[in-house]
Amino acid sequence: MRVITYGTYDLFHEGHRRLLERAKALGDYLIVAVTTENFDDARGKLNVQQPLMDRIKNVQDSGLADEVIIEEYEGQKINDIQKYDVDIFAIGSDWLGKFDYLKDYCEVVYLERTKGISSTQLRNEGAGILRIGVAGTGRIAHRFVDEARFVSGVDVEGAWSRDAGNVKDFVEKHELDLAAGSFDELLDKCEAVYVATPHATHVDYALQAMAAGKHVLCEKPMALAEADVIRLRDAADAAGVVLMEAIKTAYSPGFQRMVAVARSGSIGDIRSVDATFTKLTSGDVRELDPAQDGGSLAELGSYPLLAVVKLLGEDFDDIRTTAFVPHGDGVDHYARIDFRYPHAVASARMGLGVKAEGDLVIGGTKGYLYVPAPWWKTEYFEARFENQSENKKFYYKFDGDGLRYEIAEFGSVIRRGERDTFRLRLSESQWLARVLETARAQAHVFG
Ligand code: C2G
Repeated sequence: MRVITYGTYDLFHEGHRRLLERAKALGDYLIVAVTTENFDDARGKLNVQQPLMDRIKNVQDSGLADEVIIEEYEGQKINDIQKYDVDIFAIGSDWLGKFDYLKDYCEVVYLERTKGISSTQLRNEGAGILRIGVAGTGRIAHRFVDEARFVSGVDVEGAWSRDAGNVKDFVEKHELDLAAGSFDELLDKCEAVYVATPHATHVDYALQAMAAGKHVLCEKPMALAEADVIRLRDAADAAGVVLMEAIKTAYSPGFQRMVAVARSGSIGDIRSVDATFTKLTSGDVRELDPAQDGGSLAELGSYPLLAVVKLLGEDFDDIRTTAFVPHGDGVDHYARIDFRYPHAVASARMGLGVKAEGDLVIGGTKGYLYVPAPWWKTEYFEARFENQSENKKFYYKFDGDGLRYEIAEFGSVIRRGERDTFRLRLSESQWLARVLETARAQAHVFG
């Protein structure tokens, strides 16, 4: 029986070895296909640390492969199975169901993925795998774990939330090692935490984590008051850890390039920024619950405000907010924040339970950039001019849910021993909290 399996095999670890052992045991000849850099890039796998030759060597050194080949294009598996006369295709259970299409060609076996692979011998500073614990088990936490699988060098170790039942389900669904019984237990088993708990609890959990010397990736909004972000910054400085706000757009390649194009003078001096983000409610009462910091500003404001601060900077002269706050409701369903900068104006609009065109338009003295909805998942934008023949189109990749970009950046900053990233500085997170705090007061949210 001839068996084939595929993988990146970056920073070869116990999970890889155990997978190969069991794949080998399914037959008598094991072919291992190692992905090329190009193919990893095409399938949206980020932060692969080792070059192809080193990753091939990892597999060869395991002594488990009878033959090593390389995987370099979409659809290659079907061809390989026929070309190498393969009987069994084996892959880890994190891919469950994804390769069922190969059943037309051979037997498909999903082998249980190894939980908690980051054994102590892999924890050599800077080179090992970053173990992340997830605090909170809501929708975004699920997406986080799915996306983290596309980032090399990080491993989601376990989860914790106040509801033990949710933790159990979450950990089972994602095949994680640890269902933590307390936040402290989660901290104990990880080098970093992703804080995805309700807004009002971000600050306390982040402070607790940093006090324990853990790096923190904090869901947006990091805080709704500037003073809180200052406390968090001070705590990160004192502990010497990385603190980052999880606004996926900031870390995505297309958005960064768009900001760079806008700020490089291609449309002249920027005079206006108009950014809109609206979303219908997903049925979660928390979203519009004043007691849980709901509302369009708190829930969605981070996105359009990110565009404003990245394009015009932190130094505005004046800010004015208009909001639709239904009587007796106490929470904003739609809000518009108008900024006056020394040389430009901006408007950030957000609606929750309201749908409007979610585009981003940047007006300049020579032309403008048009970024169609969903501009926060930037894949495409245009530079447009009075003379249309000068118009230019720009295309980028935005893989999956996009959370992988923030996870990859979080891992890279830690690995490089840095504290901050230009993609979203802590001073900008502080600015976001200041603006949200001011806007919510101007909108008379919460009386
Ligand atoms: N694996 C595992 N346990 C882990 C980590 C990985 O069993 N804790 C398995 C994966 O399921 C996969 C193999 O080890 O079968 C290689 O993992 P990666 O190098 O992460 O490769 P992957 O991104 O899963 O690529 O075309 C490529 C394939 O789709 C698999």
